[in-house]
Amino acid sequence: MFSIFKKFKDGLTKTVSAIAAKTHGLFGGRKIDLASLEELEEALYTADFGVETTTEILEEIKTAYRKDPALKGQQAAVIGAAVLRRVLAGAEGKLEQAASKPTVICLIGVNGSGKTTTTAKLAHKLKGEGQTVIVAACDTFRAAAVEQLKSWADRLGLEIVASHTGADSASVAFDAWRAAKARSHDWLIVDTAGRLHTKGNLMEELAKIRRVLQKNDPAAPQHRWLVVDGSLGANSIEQARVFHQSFGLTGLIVTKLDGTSRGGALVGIYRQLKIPIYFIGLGEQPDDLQPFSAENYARAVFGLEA
Ligand SMILES: Nc1nc2c(ncn2[C@@H]2O[C@H](COP(=O)(O)OP(=O)(O)OP(=O)(O)O)[C@@H](O)[C@H]2O)c(=O)[nH]1
Ligand SMILES: [Mg+2]
Repeated sequence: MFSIFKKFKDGLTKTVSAIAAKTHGLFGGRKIDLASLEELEEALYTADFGVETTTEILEEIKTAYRKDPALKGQQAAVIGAAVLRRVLAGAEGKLEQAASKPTVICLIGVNGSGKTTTTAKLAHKLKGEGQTVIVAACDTFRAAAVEQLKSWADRLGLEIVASHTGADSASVAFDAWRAAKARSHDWLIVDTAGRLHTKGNLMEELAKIRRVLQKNDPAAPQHRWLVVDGSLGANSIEQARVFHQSFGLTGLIVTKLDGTSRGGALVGIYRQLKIPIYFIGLGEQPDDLQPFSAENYARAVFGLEA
């Protein structure tokens, strides 16, 4: 538990130092005052927590402050973390296997959001837990995309089904499903090409991948996750809505939270979409994919201990 918390804290360093610096550095063990509350408010906005969440946090701290003018920074941090935990109730996706093998996870999203890296990290994680996994290189669009996933597969010893650039991505998905079935594997993770949600023909390609998988198993792909670049902040919300309309999202993965001081956007994204967050990306290494924990996130942001 402690080391997972530490991963959150270290991974979220930039956001943590923006917020926790306010509740700890600024207030410290000292009592808080109106000026420090204003600075906290500004820090929450800057970290992209959004109006609603920032207002709620400030209101609750102010109420406590009115009752007890000797309120300390540490106590304000506890209140802030409690608000985050409450706002994120229901936000933790719990990965479940389907009744029949393989369970298919399809990763979709705009260009560069982290789909391929996440495919590799997730396969590595499941494999490490003793599960059997195949990854499918269904980005047949971008030159070198197949090679990128193949090189991850080599490095991590993953089983992969791939074709060539320009091949029909739905056929690769179909073949990969058959291979996973024949080997009686637990999971099939489908990496797809990056696409703008505004491009109808590319969105249609996703629908085709889904239809073709359904020929094998009407329930597939059981998990349809949007991979969102966490550093892009609230911009992802509209994008996610469109992907949701055309593909029926069942989950989110928020990546690159290590590289941003705007890690609060995750809260706004969840508040708006109410789609559970399964994992967050906290770096580029295979182990930097962590199951999302509202508790760890809330405590880390406010600089509290595990
Ligand atoms: N720091 C950091 N970098 C990440 C994370 N996830 C992915 N990246 C980096 O983001 C870049 C893009 O990642 P990809 O996995 O290739 O993204 P993609 O969505 O597959 O991109 P396209 O296939 O081109 O749409 C790479 O340099 C990754 O190393 C993360 O959690 N943290
Ligand atoms: Mg990719």
